[in-house]
Amino acid sequence: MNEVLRRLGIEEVNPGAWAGSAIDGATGEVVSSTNPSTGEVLAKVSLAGTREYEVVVSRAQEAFERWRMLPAPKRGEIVRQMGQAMRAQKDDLGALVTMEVGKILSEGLGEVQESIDMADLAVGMSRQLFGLSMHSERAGHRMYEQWHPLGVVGCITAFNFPNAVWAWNAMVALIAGDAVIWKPSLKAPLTAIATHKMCDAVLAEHGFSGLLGLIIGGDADVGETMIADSRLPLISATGSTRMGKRVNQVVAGRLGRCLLELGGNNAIIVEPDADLDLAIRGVAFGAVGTAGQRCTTTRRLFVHSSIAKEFTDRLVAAYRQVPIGDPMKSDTLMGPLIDDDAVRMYTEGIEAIKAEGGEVLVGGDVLDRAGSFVTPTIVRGRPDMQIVQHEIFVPILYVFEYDSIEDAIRWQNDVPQGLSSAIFTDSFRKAERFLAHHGSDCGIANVNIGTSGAEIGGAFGGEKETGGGREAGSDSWKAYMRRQTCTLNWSTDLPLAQGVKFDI
Ligand code: UN1
Repeated sequence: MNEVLRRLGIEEVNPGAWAGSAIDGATGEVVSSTNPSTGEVLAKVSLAGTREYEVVVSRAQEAFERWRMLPAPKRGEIVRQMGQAMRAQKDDLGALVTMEVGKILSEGLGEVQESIDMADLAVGMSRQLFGLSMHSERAGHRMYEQWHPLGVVGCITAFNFPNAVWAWNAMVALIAGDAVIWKPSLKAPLTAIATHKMCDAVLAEHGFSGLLGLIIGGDADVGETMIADSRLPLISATGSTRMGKRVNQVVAGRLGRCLLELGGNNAIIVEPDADLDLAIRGVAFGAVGTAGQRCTTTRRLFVHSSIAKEFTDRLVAAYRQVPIGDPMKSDTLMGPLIDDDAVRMYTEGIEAIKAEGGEVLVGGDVLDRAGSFVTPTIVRGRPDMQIVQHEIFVPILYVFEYDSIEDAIRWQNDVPQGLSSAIFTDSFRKAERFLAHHGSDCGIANVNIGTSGAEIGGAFGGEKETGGGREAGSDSWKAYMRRQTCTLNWSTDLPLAQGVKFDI
Protein backbone atom coordinates (compact mmCIF):
# COMPACT_ATOMS: atom_id res chain seq x y z
CA MET A 1 0.00 0.00 0.00
CA ASN A 2 0.99 3.55 -0.82
CA GLU A 3 3.11 5.29 1.88
CA VAL A 4 0.92 8.40 1.97
CA LEU A 5 -2.17 6.30 2.66
CA ARG A 6 -0.36 4.36 5.36
CA ARG A 7 0.82 7.51 7.11
CA LEU A 8 -2.73 8.85 7.08
CA GLY A 9 -4.05 5.68 8.72
CA ILE A 10 -5.88 4.30 5.68
CA GLU A 11 -6.19 0.49 5.60
CA GLU A 12 -6.81 -1.73 2.62
CA VAL A 13 -10.45 -2.09 3.66
CA ASN A 14 -11.80 0.67 5.89
CA PRO A 15 -14.94 0.87 7.99
CA GLY A 16 -17.57 3.29 6.70
CA ALA A 17 -18.81 4.62 10.03
CA TRP A 18 -16.73 6.57 12.49
CA ALA A 19 -17.45 8.38 15.69
CA GLY A 20 -13.83 8.75 16.66
CA SER A 21 -13.29 5.01 16.64
CA ALA A 22 -14.73 2.86 13.88
CA ILE A 23 -18.26 1.54 14.39
CA ASP A 24 -18.55 -2.19 13.86
CA GLY A 25 -21.00 -3.71 11.46
CA ALA A 26 -21.80 -2.61 7.97
CA THR A 27 -24.15 -3.28 5.11
CA GLY A 28 -21.82 -5.78 3.48
CA GLU A 29 -21.46 -3.54 0.46
CA VAL A 30 -17.92 -2.42 -0.36
CA VAL A 31 -16.84 0.52 -2.56
CA SER A 32 -13.40 1.02 -4.03
CA SER A 33 -11.74 4.39 -4.08
CA THR A 34 -9.91 4.60 -7.38
CA ASN A 35 -7.16 6.92 -8.53
CA PRO A 36 -8.76 8.54 -11.58
CA SER A 37 -5.42 9.14 -13.28
CA THR A 38 -4.38 5.49 -13.27
CA GLY A 39 -7.53 3.48 -12.63
CA GLU A 40 -5.71 1.81 -9.72
CA VAL A 41 -7.69 1.00 -6.56
CA LEU A 42 -6.28 3.01 -3.64
CA ALA A 43 -8.28 1.30 -0.89
CA LYS A 44 -11.79 0.05 -0.13
CA VAL A 45 -14.52 1.12 2.24
CA SER A 46 -17.28 -1.09 3.59
CA LEU A 47 -20.39 1.03 3.42
CA ALA A 48 -22.27 1.95 6.55
CA GLY A 49 -26.03 1.67 6.87
CA THR A 50 -28.75 3.09 9.05
CA ARG A 51 -27.78 0.97 12.08
CA GLU A 52 -24.28 2.50 12.14
CA TYR A 53 -25.83 5.89 11.49
CA GLU A 54 -27.80 5.55 14.73
CA VAL A 55 -24.61 4.91 16.69
CA VAL A 56 -22.86 7.90 15.10
CA VAL A 57 -25.82 10.19 15.91
CA SER A 58 -26.12 9.06 19.51
CA ARG A 59 -22.39 9.54 20.14
CA ALA A 60 -22.53 12.98 18.57
CA GLN A 61 -25.53 13.91 20.72
CA GLU A 62 -23.77 12.77 23.86
CA ALA A 63 -20.60 14.69 22.98
CA PHE A 64 -22.65 17.76 22.01
CA GLU A 65 -24.21 17.96 25.47
CA ARG A 66 -20.73 18.34 26.98
CA TRP A 67 -19.18 20.40 24.16
CA ARG A 68 -21.86 23.10 24.37
CA MET A 69 -20.83 23.67 28.00
CA LEU A 70 -17.31 24.73 26.99
CA PRO A 71 -16.98 28.49 26.52
CA ALA A 72 -16.72 29.35 22.83
CA PRO A 73 -13.08 30.60 23.01
CA LYS A 74 -12.13 27.26 24.60
CA ARG A 75 -13.80 25.48 21.73
CA GLY A 76 -11.83 27.80 19.46
CA GLU A 77 -8.60 26.69 21.08
CA ILE A 78 -9.38 23.06 20.21
CA VAL A 79 -10.24 24.06 16.63
CA ARG A 80 -6.89 25.88 16.52
CA GLN A 81 -5.21 22.59 17.35
CA MET A 82 -7.11 20.91 14.51
CA GLY A 83 -5.71 23.54 12.17
CA GLN A 84 -2.24 22.71 13.49
CA ALA A 85 -2.83 18.98 12.95
CA MET A 86 -3.81 19.68 9.34
CA ARG A 87 -0.76 21.92 8.92
CA ALA A 88 1.51 19.15 10.16
CA GLN A 89 0.02 16.66 7.69
CA LYS A 90 -0.75 19.05 4.85
CA ASP A 91 1.63 17.40 2.38
CA ASP A 92 0.16 13.94 2.87
CA LEU A 93 -3.44 15.06 2.98
CA GLY A 94 -2.97 17.25 -0.11
CA ALA A 95 -1.36 14.31 -1.92
CA LEU A 96 -4.28 12.08 -0.94
CA VAL A 97 -6.75 14.63 -2.36
CA THR A 98 -4.79 14.56 -5.61
CA MET A 99 -4.63 10.76 -5.68
CA GLU A 100 -8.29 10.32 -4.90
CA VAL A 101 -9.95 13.01 -7.04
CA GLY A 102 -7.25 13.84 -9.61
CA LYS A 103 -6.85 17.59 -9.08
CA ILE A 104 -3.26 18.76 -9.60
CA LEU A 105 -1.03 18.65 -6.52
CA SER A 106 -0.87 22.41 -6.10
CA GLU A 107 -4.68 22.39 -5.94
CA GLY A 108 -4.71 19.37 -3.61
CA LEU A 109 -2.39 21.26 -1.26
CA GLY A 110 -4.40 24.44 -1.80
CA GLU A 111 -7.52 22.63 -0.71
CA VAL A 112 -5.94 21.56 2.58
CA GLN A 113 -4.68 25.13 3.00
CA GLU A 114 -8.28 26.27 2.60
CA SER A 115 -9.25 24.00 5.52
CA ILE A 116 -6.38 25.32 7.64
CA ASP A 117 -7.48 28.86 6.81
CA MET A 118 -11.00 27.93 7.90
CA ALA A 119 -9.69 26.68 11.23
CA ASP A 120 -7.83 29.97 11.73
CA LEU A 121 -10.88 32.02 10.78
CA ALA A 122 -13.08 29.97 13.12
CA VAL A 123 -10.67 30.49 16.03
CA GLY A 124 -11.10 34.25 15.63
CA MET A 125 -14.86 33.88 15.31
CA SER A 126 -14.99 31.97 18.59
CA ARG A 127 -14.40 35.29 20.37
CA GLN A 128 -16.78 37.23 18.15
CA LEU A 129 -20.16 35.52 18.37
CA PHE A 130 -21.75 38.91 18.78
CA GLY A 131 -25.38 39.63 19.52
CA LEU A 132 -26.92 43.09 19.32
CA SER A 133 -28.34 45.00 22.20
CA MET A 134 -31.44 47.09 21.57
CA HIS A 135 -33.15 49.98 23.32
CA SER A 136 -36.43 48.81 24.72
CA GLU A 137 -39.52 50.99 24.27
CA ARG A 138 -40.31 50.27 27.95
CA ALA A 139 -38.58 52.09 30.80
CA GLY A 140 -36.39 49.94 33.03
CA HIS A 141 -36.13 47.24 30.39
CA ARG A 142 -33.16 45.93 28.51
CA MET A 143 -33.21 43.92 25.29
CA TYR A 144 -30.48 41.97 23.69
CA GLU A 145 -29.98 38.95 21.49
CA GLN A 146 -27.69 36.04 22.02
CA TRP A 147 -26.69 33.04 19.96
CA HIS A 148 -26.78 29.44 21.16
CA PRO A 149 -25.48 26.21 19.64
CA LEU A 150 -27.90 24.43 17.33
CA GLY A 151 -27.12 20.78 18.02
CA VAL A 152 -25.94 18.01 15.72
CA VAL A 153 -25.41 19.36 12.20
CA GLY A 154 -25.52 17.13 9.10
CA CYS A 155 -22.95 17.88 6.42
CA ILE A 156 -23.16 16.35 2.93
CA THR A 157 -20.20 17.00 0.62
CA ALA A 158 -19.30 16.39 -3.01
CA PHE A 159 -16.25 14.66 -4.49
CA ASN A 160 -14.58 17.75 -5.92
CA PHE A 161 -13.63 19.40 -2.62
CA PRO A 162 -13.41 16.31 -0.42
CA ASN A 163 -11.70 18.12 2.45
CA ALA A 164 -12.30 21.89 2.35
CA VAL A 165 -16.07 22.00 2.03
CA TRP A 166 -16.39 19.91 5.17
CA ALA A 167 -13.98 22.28 6.91
CA TRP A 168 -16.04 25.32 5.85
CA ASN A 169 -18.88 23.78 7.79
CA ALA A 170 -17.21 21.83 10.55
CA MET A 171 -14.69 24.40 11.78
CA VAL A 172 -17.41 27.02 12.17
CA ALA A 173 -20.03 24.61 13.54
CA LEU A 174 -17.55 23.46 16.17
CA ILE A 175 -16.77 26.91 17.52
CA ALA A 176 -20.53 27.56 17.48
CA GLY A 177 -20.87 24.64 19.89
CA ASP A 178 -22.33 22.05 17.53
CA ALA A 179 -21.50 18.45 16.68
CA VAL A 180 -21.14 17.53 13.00
CA ILE A 181 -22.00 14.33 11.16
CA TRP A 182 -20.36 14.12 7.78
CA LYS A 183 -21.64 12.17 4.81
CA PRO A 184 -18.94 12.50 2.14
CA SER A 185 -19.16 11.55 -1.51
CA LEU A 186 -18.66 7.84 -2.20
CA LYS A 187 -16.15 8.99 -4.83
CA ALA A 188 -13.79 10.44 -2.21
CA PRO A 189 -14.20 8.47 1.04
CA LEU A 190 -10.50 8.11 1.88
CA THR A 191 -9.88 11.84 2.19
CA ALA A 192 -12.86 11.95 4.54
CA ILE A 193 -11.52 9.10 6.69
CA ALA A 194 -8.04 10.65 6.90
CA THR A 195 -9.51 14.06 7.77
CA HIS A 196 -11.82 12.55 10.36
CA LYS A 197 -9.03 10.65 12.05
CA MET A 198 -6.78 13.71 12.16
CA CYS A 199 -9.41 15.96 13.71
CA ASP A 200 -10.87 13.36 16.04
CA ALA A 201 -7.41 12.70 17.46
CA VAL A 202 -7.37 16.33 18.61
CA LEU A 203 -10.87 16.04 20.06
CA ALA A 204 -9.92 12.81 21.84
CA GLU A 205 -7.08 14.55 23.67
CA HIS A 206 -9.73 16.79 25.21
CA GLY A 207 -12.30 14.07 25.88
CA PHE A 208 -14.59 14.87 22.95
CA SER A 209 -14.04 11.96 20.60
CA GLY A 210 -17.23 11.31 18.63
CA LEU A 211 -18.25 14.97 18.45
CA LEU A 212 -17.38 14.69 14.77
CA GLY A 213 -19.04 11.72 13.10
CA LEU A 214 -18.42 10.23 9.69
CA ILE A 215 -20.90 8.07 7.83
CA ILE A 216 -19.95 6.70 4.42
CA GLY A 217 -23.04 5.15 2.93
CA GLY A 218 -25.58 5.24 0.14
CA ASP A 219 -27.94 8.10 -0.60
CA ALA A 220 -31.05 5.90 -0.57
CA ASP A 221 -30.57 4.60 2.98
CA VAL A 222 -28.09 6.73 4.95
CA GLY A 223 -28.67 9.94 2.98
CA GLU A 224 -32.45 9.79 3.16
CA THR A 225 -32.37 8.86 6.85
CA MET A 226 -30.06 11.74 7.61
CA ILE A 227 -32.04 14.45 5.86
CA ALA A 228 -35.32 13.22 7.39
CA ASP A 229 -33.83 13.05 10.90
CA SER A 230 -35.34 15.76 13.10
CA ARG A 231 -32.48 15.34 15.58
CA LEU A 232 -30.39 17.23 12.99
CA PRO A 233 -31.65 20.84 13.04
CA LEU A 234 -29.43 21.86 10.11
CA ILE A 235 -28.42 20.03 6.96
CA SER A 236 -25.64 21.66 4.98
CA ALA A 237 -25.38 20.12 1.53
CA THR A 238 -23.01 20.74 -1.36
CA GLY A 239 -23.59 19.10 -4.73
CA SER A 240 -25.92 19.10 -7.71
CA THR A 241 -29.08 21.17 -7.90
CA ARG A 242 -31.06 17.93 -8.30
CA MET A 243 -29.68 16.63 -4.99
CA GLY A 244 -30.23 20.01 -3.31
CA LYS A 245 -33.89 20.13 -4.34
CA ARG A 246 -34.45 16.72 -2.75
CA VAL A 247 -32.63 17.74 0.46
CA ASN A 248 -34.54 21.01 0.61
CA GLN A 249 -37.92 19.28 0.21
CA VAL A 250 -37.32 16.68 2.88
CA VAL A 251 -35.78 19.10 5.37
CA ALA A 252 -38.57 21.63 4.76
CA GLY A 253 -41.08 18.84 5.42
CA ARG A 254 -39.84 18.70 9.00
CA LEU A 255 -39.27 22.47 9.18
CA GLY A 256 -35.54 21.99 9.59
CA ARG A 257 -32.92 24.31 8.20
CA CYS A 258 -30.88 23.86 5.04
CA LEU A 259 -27.66 25.44 3.90
CA LEU A 260 -27.33 24.68 0.21
CA GLU A 261 -24.38 25.18 -2.11
CA LEU A 262 -25.43 23.74 -5.45
CA GLY A 263 -24.71 24.04 -9.15
CA GLY A 264 -23.09 27.00 -10.83
CA ASN A 265 -23.07 28.19 -14.43
CA ASN A 266 -20.51 30.90 -14.07
CA ALA A 267 -19.61 33.47 -16.67
CA ILE A 268 -16.80 35.88 -17.43
CA ILE A 269 -17.38 39.02 -19.48
CA VAL A 270 -14.36 40.44 -21.34
CA GLU A 271 -14.61 44.08 -22.33
CA PRO A 272 -12.47 45.59 -25.13
CA ASP A 273 -10.56 47.75 -22.62
CA ALA A 274 -9.54 44.74 -20.50
CA ASP A 275 -5.96 43.69 -19.89
CA LEU A 276 -6.20 40.72 -22.24
CA ASP A 277 -3.17 38.87 -20.84
CA LEU A 278 -4.83 38.90 -17.46
CA ALA A 279 -8.16 37.88 -18.94
CA ILE A 280 -6.66 34.90 -20.79
CA ARG A 281 -5.08 33.65 -17.56
CA GLY A 282 -8.25 34.25 -15.56
CA VAL A 283 -10.43 32.41 -18.08
CA ALA A 284 -7.96 29.52 -18.43
CA PHE A 285 -7.71 28.89 -14.69
CA GLY A 286 -11.47 29.30 -14.25
CA ALA A 287 -12.41 26.97 -17.11
CA VAL A 288 -9.60 24.40 -17.13
CA GLY A 289 -8.54 24.35 -13.46
CA THR A 290 -9.69 21.25 -11.53
CA ALA A 291 -10.60 19.88 -15.00
CA GLY A 292 -13.77 21.99 -14.93
CA GLN A 293 -15.02 20.26 -11.79
CA ARG A 294 -15.53 23.20 -9.45
CA CYS A 295 -18.93 24.64 -8.73
CA THR A 296 -17.20 27.95 -9.53
CA THR A 297 -15.75 26.76 -12.87
CA THR A 298 -16.10 29.26 -15.70
CA ARG A 299 -18.60 27.70 -18.10
CA ARG A 300 -19.57 30.70 -20.23
CA LEU A 301 -17.45 33.45 -21.74
CA PHE A 302 -18.88 36.65 -23.19
CA VAL A 303 -16.35 38.50 -25.34
CA HIS A 304 -16.97 41.88 -26.91
CA SER A 305 -17.29 41.49 -30.70
CA SER A 306 -14.44 43.95 -31.37
CA ILE A 307 -11.92 41.63 -29.68
CA ALA A 308 -13.73 38.33 -30.06
CA LYS A 309 -11.58 36.88 -32.83
CA GLU A 310 -8.25 37.86 -31.30
CA PHE A 311 -9.24 36.74 -27.81
CA THR A 312 -10.78 33.45 -28.91
CA ASP A 313 -7.77 32.62 -31.10
CA ARG A 314 -5.41 33.27 -28.19
CA LEU A 315 -7.53 31.19 -25.86
CA VAL A 316 -7.71 28.30 -28.33
CA ALA A 317 -3.92 28.43 -28.66
CA ALA A 318 -3.55 28.40 -24.87
CA TYR A 319 -5.93 25.43 -24.62
CA ARG A 320 -3.83 23.46 -27.10
CA GLN A 321 -0.86 23.86 -24.79
CA VAL A 322 -2.46 22.80 -21.53
CA PRO A 323 -0.26 20.02 -20.10
CA ILE A 324 -2.69 17.19 -19.33
CA GLY A 325 -1.54 14.17 -17.35
CA ASP A 326 -0.36 12.92 -13.99
CA PRO A 327 -1.68 15.45 -11.45
CA MET A 328 1.23 14.66 -9.14
CA LYS A 329 3.75 16.12 -11.62
CA SER A 330 4.52 19.77 -11.02
CA ASP A 331 4.22 20.82 -14.68
CA THR A 332 0.76 19.28 -15.18
CA LEU A 333 -2.08 21.80 -15.26
CA MET A 334 -4.99 19.47 -15.89
CA GLY A 335 -5.57 16.06 -14.37
CA PRO A 336 -8.31 13.54 -15.12
CA LEU A 337 -12.05 13.74 -14.57
CA ILE A 338 -13.24 11.97 -11.45
CA ASP A 339 -14.34 8.74 -13.18
CA ASP A 340 -15.68 7.17 -16.35
CA ASP A 341 -19.21 8.37 -15.63
CA ALA A 342 -17.84 11.90 -15.85
CA VAL A 343 -16.14 11.03 -19.15
CA ARG A 344 -19.51 9.80 -20.39
CA MET A 345 -21.12 13.08 -19.29
CA TYR A 346 -18.43 14.90 -21.23
CA THR A 347 -18.91 12.93 -24.47
CA GLU A 348 -22.70 13.10 -24.19
CA GLY A 349 -22.41 16.84 -23.54
CA ILE A 350 -20.32 17.33 -26.69
CA GLU A 351 -22.85 15.29 -28.70
CA ALA A 352 -25.73 17.38 -27.37
CA ILE A 353 -23.83 20.59 -28.16
CA LYS A 354 -23.21 19.47 -31.73
CA ALA A 355 -26.86 18.41 -32.09
CA GLU A 356 -27.84 22.00 -31.23
CA GLY A 357 -25.45 23.34 -33.86
CA GLY A 358 -22.63 24.26 -31.46
CA GLU A 359 -19.19 24.39 -33.06
CA VAL A 360 -16.29 22.83 -31.14
CA LEU A 361 -13.27 25.12 -31.58
CA VAL A 362 -10.79 23.03 -29.63
CA GLY A 363 -10.92 19.86 -27.54
CA GLY A 364 -13.83 17.46 -27.44
CA ASP A 365 -11.60 14.38 -27.17
CA VAL A 366 -11.23 11.52 -24.73
CA LEU A 367 -7.55 10.64 -24.34
CA ASP A 368 -6.57 7.14 -25.31
CA ARG A 369 -4.69 6.21 -22.14
CA ALA A 370 -5.35 4.78 -18.69
CA GLY A 371 -7.38 7.05 -16.43
CA SER A 372 -10.34 9.34 -17.09
CA PHE A 373 -8.66 12.00 -19.22
CA VAL A 374 -10.36 14.36 -21.66
CA THR A 375 -9.24 17.54 -23.39
CA PRO A 376 -10.43 20.97 -22.30
CA THR A 377 -12.99 22.21 -24.77
CA ILE A 378 -14.16 25.51 -26.21
CA VAL A 379 -17.46 25.72 -28.06
CA ARG A 380 -18.75 28.67 -30.05
CA GLY A 381 -22.11 29.22 -28.42
CA ARG A 382 -25.36 30.97 -29.24
CA PRO A 383 -27.31 32.44 -26.34
CA ASP A 384 -30.44 30.52 -27.37
CA MET A 385 -28.79 27.07 -27.04
CA GLN A 386 -30.73 25.04 -24.48
CA ILE A 387 -27.74 23.08 -23.24
CA VAL A 388 -26.12 26.29 -22.01
CA GLN A 389 -28.74 26.44 -19.27
CA HIS A 390 -27.32 23.30 -17.65
CA GLU A 391 -24.22 22.76 -15.59
CA ILE A 392 -22.19 19.91 -17.10
CA PHE A 393 -19.47 19.21 -14.56
CA VAL A 394 -16.61 18.93 -17.10
CA PRO A 395 -14.21 21.37 -18.82
CA ILE A 396 -16.47 22.71 -21.58
CA LEU A 397 -16.49 26.47 -22.09
CA TYR A 398 -19.00 28.27 -24.31
CA VAL A 399 -17.88 31.50 -26.00
CA PHE A 400 -20.40 34.14 -27.02
CA GLU A 401 -19.92 37.48 -28.73
CA TYR A 402 -21.73 40.60 -27.62
CA ASP A 403 -21.90 44.24 -28.67
CA SER A 404 -23.25 46.00 -25.61
CA ILE A 405 -22.43 45.35 -21.97
CA GLU A 406 -26.15 45.46 -21.25
CA ASP A 407 -26.65 42.35 -23.42
CA ALA A 408 -23.67 40.63 -21.82
CA ILE A 409 -25.00 41.18 -18.30
CA ARG A 410 -28.51 40.14 -19.31
CA TRP A 411 -27.28 36.92 -20.95
CA GLN A 412 -24.99 36.22 -18.06
CA ASN A 413 -27.94 36.37 -15.68
CA ASP A 414 -30.22 34.42 -18.00
CA VAL A 415 -29.54 30.96 -16.52
CA PRO A 416 -31.16 29.20 -13.55
CA GLN A 417 -27.96 29.21 -11.47
CA GLY A 418 -26.41 32.20 -9.68
CA LEU A 419 -23.10 31.33 -8.08
CA SER A 420 -20.10 33.21 -9.48
CA SER A 421 -19.43 35.83 -12.13
CA ALA A 422 -16.64 38.11 -13.31
CA ILE A 423 -15.82 40.97 -15.63
CA PHE A 424 -12.43 41.90 -17.05
CA THR A 425 -12.26 45.62 -17.72
CA ASP A 426 -10.07 48.60 -16.95
CA SER A 427 -13.11 50.86 -17.04
CA PHE A 428 -14.31 51.96 -13.63
CA ARG A 429 -17.77 52.62 -15.04
CA LYS A 430 -18.12 49.20 -16.62
CA ALA A 431 -16.92 47.50 -13.44
CA GLU A 432 -19.43 49.42 -11.34
CA ARG A 433 -22.22 48.75 -13.84
CA PHE A 434 -21.47 45.04 -13.51
CA LEU A 435 -21.49 45.20 -9.70
CA ALA A 436 -24.62 47.37 -9.44
CA HIS A 437 -27.90 45.93 -8.14
CA HIS A 438 -29.08 45.51 -11.74
CA GLY A 439 -25.74 43.98 -12.71
CA SER A 440 -24.62 40.45 -11.90
CA ASP A 441 -27.27 38.48 -10.00
CA CYS A 442 -24.73 36.05 -8.52
CA GLY A 443 -23.54 35.50 -4.97
CA ILE A 444 -19.98 36.22 -6.13
CA ALA A 445 -19.07 39.05 -8.52
CA ASN A 446 -15.41 39.72 -9.36
CA VAL A 447 -13.51 42.31 -11.35
CA ASN A 448 -10.29 41.31 -13.13
CA ILE A 449 -10.30 37.94 -11.35
CA GLY A 450 -11.89 34.75 -12.68
CA THR A 451 -14.95 33.04 -11.23
CA SER A 452 -13.20 30.38 -9.15
CA GLY A 453 -10.65 30.34 -6.37
CA ALA A 454 -12.52 32.39 -3.78
CA GLU A 455 -10.87 33.15 -0.43
CA ILE A 456 -12.48 31.88 2.75
CA GLY A 457 -12.74 35.38 4.24
CA GLY A 458 -15.73 36.16 2.02
CA ALA A 459 -19.14 34.53 2.26
CA PHE A 460 -19.32 31.80 -0.36
CA GLY A 461 -22.49 30.74 -2.14
CA GLY A 462 -25.04 31.78 -4.70
CA GLU A 463 -28.58 32.65 -5.60
CA LYS A 464 -31.41 30.98 -7.54
CA GLU A 465 -30.79 27.28 -8.18
CA THR A 466 -27.40 27.53 -6.49
CA GLY A 467 -29.47 27.30 -3.33
CA GLY A 468 -29.00 30.61 -1.51
CA GLY A 469 -26.65 29.32 1.21
CA ARG A 470 -23.50 31.09 2.36
CA GLU A 471 -20.53 29.32 3.88
CA ALA A 472 -17.21 30.66 5.20
CA GLY A 473 -16.83 34.42 5.54
CA SER A 474 -17.23 36.76 8.44
CA ASP A 475 -20.65 35.99 9.90
CA SER A 476 -21.15 32.45 8.61
CA TRP A 477 -21.33 31.23 12.22
CA LYS A 478 -24.91 32.51 12.38
CA ALA A 479 -26.05 29.61 10.18
CA TYR A 480 -24.85 27.15 12.82
CA MET A 481 -26.45 28.84 15.83
CA ARG A 482 -29.92 29.73 17.02
CA ARG A 483 -30.80 33.31 17.80
CA GLN A 484 -32.53 34.22 21.01
CA THR A 485 -33.99 37.62 21.87
CA CYS A 486 -34.03 38.39 25.58
CA THR A 487 -36.03 41.16 27.27
CA LEU A 488 -35.14 41.86 30.92
CA ASN A 489 -37.35 43.98 33.16
CA TRP A 490 -35.49 45.63 36.02
CA SER A 491 -38.28 48.10 36.85
CA THR A 492 -40.95 47.68 39.51
CA ASP A 493 -43.75 47.87 36.95
CA LEU A 494 -44.95 45.59 34.18
CA PRO A 495 -45.63 47.86 31.20
CA LEU A 496 -46.81 46.08 28.05
CA ALA A 497 -45.40 46.74 24.61
CA GLN A 498 -47.42 48.72 22.07
CA GLY A 499 -49.16 50.51 24.97
CA VAL A 500 -51.51 47.59 25.65
CA LYS A 501 -53.34 47.82 29.00
CA PHE A 502 -54.15 44.69 30.98
CA ASP A 503 -54.61 45.74 34.60
CA ILE A 504 -55.82 42.94 36.81
C1 UN1 B 1 -16.68 23.93 -4.96
O1 UN1 B 1 -16.34 23.79 -6.13
O2 UN1 B 1 -17.61 23.24 -4.47
O3 UN1 B 1 -13.92 29.31 -4.98
C2 UN1 B 1 -16.01 24.87 -4.02
C3 UN1 B 1 -13.45 28.19 -5.23
C4 UN1 B 1 -13.06 27.31 -4.08
C5 UN1 B 1 -14.22 26.51 -3.60
C6 UN1 B 1 -14.96 25.75 -4.64
N1 UN1 B 1 -12.54 28.12 -3.02
O4 UN1 B 1 -13.29 27.81 -6.38
